[in-house]
Amino acid sequence: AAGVNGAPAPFDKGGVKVALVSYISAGDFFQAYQAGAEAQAKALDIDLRVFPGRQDAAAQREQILQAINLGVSAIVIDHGLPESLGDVVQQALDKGIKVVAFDVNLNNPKIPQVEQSDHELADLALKQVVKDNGASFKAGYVYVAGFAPLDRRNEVWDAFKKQNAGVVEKSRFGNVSDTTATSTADQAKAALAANPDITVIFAPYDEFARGVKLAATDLGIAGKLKIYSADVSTADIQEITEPGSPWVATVATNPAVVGAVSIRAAALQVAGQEVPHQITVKPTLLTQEGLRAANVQTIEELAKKVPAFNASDAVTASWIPDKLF
Ligand code: SR1
Repeated sequence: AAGVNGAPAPFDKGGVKVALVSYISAGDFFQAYQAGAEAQAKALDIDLRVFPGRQDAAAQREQILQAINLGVSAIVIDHGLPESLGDVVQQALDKGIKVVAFDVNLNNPKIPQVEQSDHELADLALKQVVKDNGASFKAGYVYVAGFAPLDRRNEVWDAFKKQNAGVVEKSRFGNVSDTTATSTADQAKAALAANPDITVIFAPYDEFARGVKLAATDLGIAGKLKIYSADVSTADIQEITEPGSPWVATVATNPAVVGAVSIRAAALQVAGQEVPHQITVKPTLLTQEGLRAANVQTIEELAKKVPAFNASDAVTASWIPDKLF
Protein backbone atom coordinates (compact mmCIF):
# COMPACT_ATOMS: atom_id res chain seq x y z
CA ALA A 1 0.00 0.00 0.00
CA ALA A 2 1.38 3.37 -1.06
CA GLY A 3 -0.76 5.71 1.00
CA VAL A 4 -2.12 9.09 0.02
CA ASN A 5 0.23 12.10 -0.10
CA GLY A 6 -0.55 14.65 2.58
CA ALA A 7 -3.19 12.43 4.21
CA PRO A 8 -3.38 12.03 7.98
CA ALA A 9 -2.66 8.66 9.62
CA PRO A 10 -3.55 5.93 8.88
CA PHE A 11 -4.22 6.96 5.25
CA ASP A 12 -0.63 8.20 4.79
CA LYS A 13 0.52 4.57 4.82
CA GLY A 14 -2.43 3.17 2.82
CA GLY A 15 -4.12 -0.22 3.03
CA VAL A 16 -6.72 0.83 5.63
CA LYS A 17 -9.35 -1.92 5.73
CA VAL A 18 -12.98 -0.83 5.32
CA ALA A 19 -16.02 -3.06 4.82
CA LEU A 20 -19.08 -2.27 2.71
CA VAL A 21 -21.96 -4.46 3.89
CA SER A 22 -25.03 -4.20 1.67
CA TYR A 23 -28.53 -5.56 2.19
CA ILE A 24 -29.46 -5.38 -1.50
CA SER A 25 -26.89 -5.60 -4.27
CA ALA A 26 -29.02 -6.48 -7.30
CA GLY A 27 -30.20 -3.66 -9.56
CA ASP A 28 -28.66 -0.62 -11.18
CA PHE A 29 -28.82 1.65 -8.14
CA PHE A 30 -26.93 -0.71 -5.86
CA GLN A 31 -24.33 -1.68 -8.46
CA ALA A 32 -23.58 1.97 -9.20
CA TYR A 33 -23.47 2.78 -5.45
CA GLN A 34 -20.90 0.00 -4.97
CA ALA A 35 -18.86 1.16 -7.98
CA GLY A 36 -18.73 4.69 -6.52
CA ALA A 37 -17.67 3.35 -3.13
CA GLU A 38 -14.93 1.29 -4.82
CA ALA A 39 -13.68 4.28 -6.82
CA GLN A 40 -13.46 6.48 -3.70
CA ALA A 41 -11.78 3.65 -1.76
CA LYS A 42 -9.20 3.19 -4.53
CA ALA A 43 -8.45 6.93 -4.54
CA LEU A 44 -7.76 6.72 -0.79
CA ASP A 45 -5.73 3.51 -1.12
CA ILE A 46 -8.32 1.80 1.09
CA ASP A 47 -8.52 -1.99 1.10
CA LEU A 48 -12.31 -2.23 0.61
CA ARG A 49 -13.96 -5.54 1.45
CA VAL A 50 -17.39 -5.78 -0.18
CA PHE A 51 -20.04 -8.06 1.31
CA PRO A 52 -22.84 -8.35 -1.26
CA GLY A 53 -26.39 -8.41 0.09
CA ARG A 54 -28.95 -11.11 -0.52
CA GLN A 55 -31.95 -9.37 1.11
CA ASP A 56 -31.19 -11.63 4.04
CA ALA A 57 -31.10 -9.99 7.49
CA ALA A 58 -29.35 -12.96 9.13
CA ALA A 59 -26.65 -12.99 6.42
CA GLN A 60 -26.10 -9.24 6.84
CA ARG A 61 -25.60 -9.67 10.60
CA GLU A 62 -23.12 -12.48 9.90
CA GLN A 63 -21.25 -10.29 7.40
CA ILE A 64 -20.90 -7.49 9.95
CA LEU A 65 -19.40 -10.00 12.41
CA GLN A 66 -17.03 -11.23 9.66
CA ALA A 67 -15.97 -7.63 8.99
CA ILE A 68 -15.27 -7.11 12.71
CA ASN A 69 -13.14 -10.29 12.73
CA LEU A 70 -11.22 -9.09 9.67
CA GLY A 71 -10.04 -6.13 11.74
CA VAL A 72 -11.57 -3.41 9.59
CA SER A 73 -11.28 0.21 10.71
CA ALA A 74 -14.75 1.13 9.46
CA ILE A 75 -17.95 -0.46 8.21
CA VAL A 76 -20.39 1.16 5.78
CA ILE A 77 -23.84 -0.39 6.13
CA ASP A 78 -25.93 0.07 2.99
CA HIS A 79 -29.65 -0.53 3.67
CA GLY A 80 -30.92 -3.25 5.99
CA LEU A 81 -33.41 -3.86 8.74
CA PRO A 82 -32.49 -1.79 11.83
CA GLU A 83 -34.08 -4.24 14.27
CA SER A 84 -31.68 -6.99 13.23
CA LEU A 85 -28.53 -4.84 13.22
CA GLY A 86 -28.45 -2.97 16.56
CA ASP A 87 -26.45 -5.47 18.63
CA VAL A 88 -23.83 -6.35 15.99
CA VAL A 89 -23.32 -2.70 15.13
CA GLN A 90 -22.82 -2.00 18.85
CA GLN A 91 -20.17 -4.75 18.94
CA ALA A 92 -18.34 -2.95 16.12
CA LEU A 93 -18.54 0.42 17.89
CA ASP A 94 -17.34 -1.17 21.17
CA LYS A 95 -14.21 -2.36 19.33
CA GLY A 96 -13.52 1.19 18.13
CA ILE A 97 -14.68 0.46 14.58
CA LYS A 98 -16.30 3.46 12.88
CA VAL A 99 -19.70 2.90 11.31
CA VAL A 100 -21.58 4.79 8.57
CA ALA A 101 -25.21 4.03 7.68
CA PHE A 102 -26.71 4.63 4.26
CA ASP A 103 -30.51 4.42 4.11
CA VAL A 104 -30.88 2.38 7.28
CA ASN A 105 -31.86 4.18 10.49
CA LEU A 106 -29.44 2.94 13.11
CA ASN A 107 -30.48 5.67 15.53
CA ASN A 108 -27.12 6.11 17.19
CA PRO A 109 -25.43 9.51 17.64
CA LYS A 110 -22.07 7.85 16.85
CA ILE A 111 -23.24 6.71 13.41
CA PRO A 112 -23.49 9.27 10.59
CA GLN A 113 -26.57 8.73 8.43
CA VAL A 114 -26.26 9.19 4.68
CA GLU A 115 -29.43 9.79 2.66
CA GLN A 116 -30.62 11.31 -0.60
CA SER A 117 -33.00 13.84 0.95
CA ASP A 118 -35.94 11.51 0.34
CA HIS A 119 -38.58 14.01 1.41
CA GLU A 120 -37.32 16.50 -1.16
CA LEU A 121 -37.03 13.71 -3.74
CA ALA A 122 -40.69 12.67 -3.32
CA ASP A 123 -41.81 16.28 -3.17
CA LEU A 124 -40.08 17.14 -6.48
CA ALA A 125 -41.63 14.08 -8.15
CA LEU A 126 -45.15 14.90 -6.89
CA LYS A 127 -44.83 18.55 -7.96
CA GLN A 128 -44.12 17.26 -11.47
CA VAL A 129 -47.13 14.90 -11.18
CA VAL A 130 -49.39 17.91 -10.47
CA LYS A 131 -47.77 19.97 -13.22
CA ASP A 132 -48.53 17.23 -15.77
CA ASN A 133 -51.87 15.90 -14.47
CA GLY A 134 -53.46 18.52 -12.24
CA ALA A 135 -54.48 17.61 -8.68
CA SER A 136 -57.37 15.29 -9.49
CA PHE A 137 -56.64 11.79 -10.82
CA LYS A 138 -56.78 8.09 -9.98
CA ALA A 139 -53.40 6.76 -8.92
CA GLY A 140 -51.50 3.56 -8.37
CA TYR A 141 -48.75 3.60 -5.76
CA VAL A 142 -45.79 1.25 -5.42
CA TYR A 143 -44.50 0.87 -1.87
CA VAL A 144 -42.92 -1.69 0.44
CA ALA A 145 -42.73 -0.65 4.11
CA GLY A 146 -39.61 -1.12 6.22
CA PHE A 147 -36.99 0.43 3.92
CA ALA A 148 -35.94 3.83 5.29
CA PRO A 149 -35.89 5.70 1.94
CA LEU A 150 -39.24 4.25 0.87
CA ASP A 151 -40.76 5.04 4.28
CA ARG A 152 -39.56 8.66 4.05
CA ARG A 153 -40.95 8.99 0.50
CA ASN A 154 -44.20 7.44 1.75
CA GLU A 155 -44.57 10.20 4.38
CA VAL A 156 -44.60 12.73 1.55
CA TRP A 157 -47.11 10.66 -0.49
CA ASP A 158 -49.44 10.44 2.53
CA ALA A 159 -49.25 14.21 3.10
CA PHE A 160 -49.77 14.84 -0.63
CA LYS A 161 -53.00 12.78 -0.64
CA LYS A 162 -54.26 14.66 2.43
CA GLN A 163 -53.61 18.00 0.72
CA ASN A 164 -55.17 16.91 -2.59
CA ALA A 165 -58.59 15.37 -2.01
CA GLY A 166 -58.94 14.82 -5.77
CA VAL A 167 -56.08 12.31 -5.76
CA VAL A 168 -57.49 8.83 -5.22
CA GLU A 169 -55.11 5.94 -4.55
CA LYS A 170 -56.91 3.05 -6.27
CA SER A 171 -54.23 0.43 -5.79
CA ARG A 172 -51.07 -0.11 -3.77
CA PHE A 173 -48.60 -2.88 -4.46
CA GLY A 174 -44.86 -3.61 -4.56
CA ASN A 175 -42.17 -6.14 -3.90
CA VAL A 176 -38.48 -5.87 -2.98
CA SER A 177 -36.52 -9.01 -3.80
CA ASP A 178 -33.79 -10.14 -6.17
CA THR A 179 -36.45 -9.92 -8.91
CA THR A 180 -38.07 -6.62 -7.89
CA ALA A 181 -38.88 -5.35 -11.40
CA THR A 182 -40.46 -8.54 -12.73
CA SER A 183 -42.38 -9.32 -9.53
CA THR A 184 -43.65 -5.72 -9.43
CA ALA A 185 -44.63 -6.06 -13.11
CA ASP A 186 -46.87 -9.05 -12.27
CA GLN A 187 -48.54 -7.12 -9.45
CA ALA A 188 -48.88 -3.99 -11.60
CA LYS A 189 -50.55 -5.97 -14.37
CA ALA A 190 -53.23 -7.20 -11.98
CA ALA A 191 -53.68 -3.73 -10.43
CA LEU A 192 -53.95 -1.95 -13.78
CA ALA A 193 -56.31 -4.54 -15.24
CA ALA A 194 -58.59 -4.24 -12.19
CA ASN A 195 -58.45 -0.40 -12.20
CA PRO A 196 -58.53 0.82 -15.80
CA ASP A 197 -59.16 4.41 -14.62
CA ILE A 198 -55.64 4.72 -13.13
CA THR A 199 -53.70 7.35 -15.11
CA VAL A 200 -50.78 8.09 -12.77
CA ILE A 201 -48.39 5.72 -11.02
CA PHE A 202 -46.06 6.94 -8.29
CA ALA A 203 -43.26 4.35 -8.19
CA PRO A 204 -40.43 5.92 -6.16
CA TYR A 205 -37.72 3.31 -6.88
CA ASP A 206 -36.46 2.68 -10.42
CA GLU A 207 -36.96 -1.10 -10.21
CA PHE A 208 -40.63 -0.42 -9.35
CA ALA A 209 -40.99 1.97 -12.31
CA ARG A 210 -39.38 -0.54 -14.65
CA GLY A 211 -41.89 -3.18 -13.50
CA VAL A 212 -44.88 -0.87 -13.99
CA LYS A 213 -43.65 0.13 -17.45
CA LEU A 214 -43.34 -3.54 -18.40
CA ALA A 215 -46.92 -4.19 -17.23
CA ALA A 216 -48.31 -1.14 -19.05
CA THR A 217 -46.58 -2.18 -22.28
CA ASP A 218 -47.85 -5.77 -21.99
CA LEU A 219 -51.39 -4.52 -21.39
CA GLY A 220 -51.14 -2.07 -24.31
CA ILE A 221 -52.00 0.93 -22.08
CA ALA A 222 -48.64 2.77 -22.09
CA GLY A 223 -50.25 5.66 -23.98
CA LYS A 224 -52.71 6.49 -21.19
CA LEU A 225 -50.42 6.08 -18.18
CA LYS A 226 -47.72 8.30 -16.66
CA ILE A 227 -45.09 6.85 -14.33
CA TYR A 228 -43.06 8.98 -11.87
CA SER A 229 -40.08 7.43 -10.09
CA ALA A 230 -36.90 7.85 -8.08
CA ASP A 231 -33.36 6.91 -9.20
CA VAL A 232 -31.61 6.92 -12.55
CA SER A 233 -29.18 4.72 -14.46
CA THR A 234 -28.10 4.46 -18.08
CA ALA A 235 -30.69 1.69 -18.59
CA ASP A 236 -33.37 3.89 -16.96
CA ILE A 237 -32.52 6.83 -19.25
CA GLN A 238 -33.00 4.56 -22.25
CA GLU A 239 -36.36 3.32 -20.93
CA ILE A 240 -37.54 6.85 -20.09
CA THR A 241 -36.57 8.41 -23.43
CA GLU A 242 -37.64 5.62 -25.81
CA PRO A 243 -40.59 6.52 -28.08
CA GLY A 244 -43.98 6.07 -26.39
CA SER A 245 -42.52 5.44 -22.93
CA PRO A 246 -45.00 6.03 -20.08
CA TRP A 247 -42.09 6.70 -17.67
CA VAL A 248 -42.16 10.51 -17.80
CA ALA A 249 -40.01 11.68 -14.88
CA THR A 250 -37.66 10.56 -12.16
CA VAL A 251 -35.91 12.36 -9.30
CA ALA A 252 -32.42 11.11 -8.63
CA THR A 253 -28.90 11.44 -7.38
CA ASN A 254 -25.95 9.75 -9.01
CA PRO A 255 -25.73 6.59 -6.85
CA ALA A 256 -21.98 6.38 -7.53
CA VAL A 257 -21.59 9.79 -5.88
CA VAL A 258 -23.59 8.56 -2.86
CA GLY A 259 -21.31 5.51 -2.61
CA ALA A 260 -18.24 7.77 -2.71
CA VAL A 261 -19.72 10.05 -0.02
CA SER A 262 -20.34 7.03 2.23
CA ILE A 263 -16.69 5.98 2.00
CA ARG A 264 -15.50 9.54 2.67
CA ALA A 265 -17.65 9.66 5.82
CA ALA A 266 -15.98 6.45 6.98
CA ALA A 267 -12.47 7.70 6.11
CA LEU A 268 -12.93 11.04 7.90
CA GLN A 269 -14.03 9.25 11.05
CA VAL A 270 -11.08 6.83 10.90
CA ALA A 271 -8.78 9.87 10.59
CA GLY A 272 -10.40 11.31 13.74
CA GLN A 273 -12.03 14.20 11.87
CA GLU A 274 -15.51 15.68 12.32
CA VAL A 275 -18.40 14.22 10.35
CA PRO A 276 -21.94 15.64 10.52
CA HIS A 277 -24.57 13.26 11.85
CA GLN A 278 -26.86 13.80 8.86
CA ILE A 279 -25.19 13.67 5.44
CA THR A 280 -27.40 14.49 2.49
CA VAL A 281 -26.86 14.14 -1.24
CA LYS A 282 -29.49 16.21 -2.99
CA PRO A 283 -31.53 14.78 -5.86
CA THR A 284 -32.42 16.41 -9.19
CA LEU A 285 -35.67 16.23 -11.19
CA LEU A 286 -35.16 14.62 -14.61
CA THR A 287 -38.07 14.71 -17.02
CA GLN A 288 -38.50 12.67 -20.18
CA GLU A 289 -38.88 15.95 -22.06
CA GLY A 290 -35.68 17.41 -20.60
CA LEU A 291 -33.61 14.27 -21.21
CA ARG A 292 -34.81 14.03 -24.81
CA ALA A 293 -34.21 17.74 -25.46
CA ALA A 294 -30.67 17.52 -24.08
CA ASN A 295 -30.10 14.25 -25.98
CA VAL A 296 -28.81 12.61 -22.79
CA GLN A 297 -28.40 8.86 -23.20
CA THR A 298 -26.13 7.78 -20.37
CA ILE A 299 -25.31 8.63 -16.76
CA GLU A 300 -21.91 9.87 -17.95
CA GLU A 301 -23.58 12.33 -20.33
CA LEU A 302 -25.88 13.42 -17.51
CA ALA A 303 -22.87 14.00 -15.27
CA LYS A 304 -21.39 16.32 -17.91
CA LYS A 305 -24.58 18.41 -17.99
CA VAL A 306 -25.74 18.30 -14.36
CA PRO A 307 -22.90 19.12 -11.92
CA ALA A 308 -24.65 17.30 -9.03
CA PHE A 309 -24.26 14.05 -10.97
CA ASN A 310 -20.51 14.48 -11.13
CA ALA A 311 -19.60 15.06 -7.50
CA SER A 312 -20.92 16.09 -4.11
CA ASP A 313 -19.37 18.55 -1.71
CA ALA A 314 -20.62 16.48 1.25
CA VAL A 315 -17.91 15.27 3.64
CA THR A 316 -14.84 16.37 1.72
CA ALA A 317 -11.35 17.26 2.93
CA SER A 318 -8.28 18.64 1.19
CA TRP A 319 -6.55 15.24 1.50
CA ILE A 320 -9.43 13.26 -0.01
CA PRO A 321 -9.30 12.94 -3.82
CA ASP A 322 -12.85 13.49 -5.09
CA LYS A 323 -12.48 13.78 -8.87
CA LEU A 324 -13.58 10.23 -9.48
CA PHE A 325 -15.98 10.10 -12.39
C1 SR1 B 1 -35.63 -0.83 -1.44
S1 SR1 B 1 -34.99 0.72 -1.16
C2 SR1 B 1 -34.65 1.32 -2.75
C3 SR1 B 1 -34.11 2.70 -2.71
O1 SR1 B 1 -32.90 2.72 -2.03
C4 SR1 B 1 -32.14 3.86 -2.49
O2 SR1 B 1 -32.45 4.90 -1.64
C5 SR1 B 1 -32.61 4.11 -3.89
O3 SR1 B 1 -32.89 5.45 -4.11
C6 SR1 B 1 -33.81 3.21 -4.08
O4 SR1 B 1 -34.93 3.89 -4.61
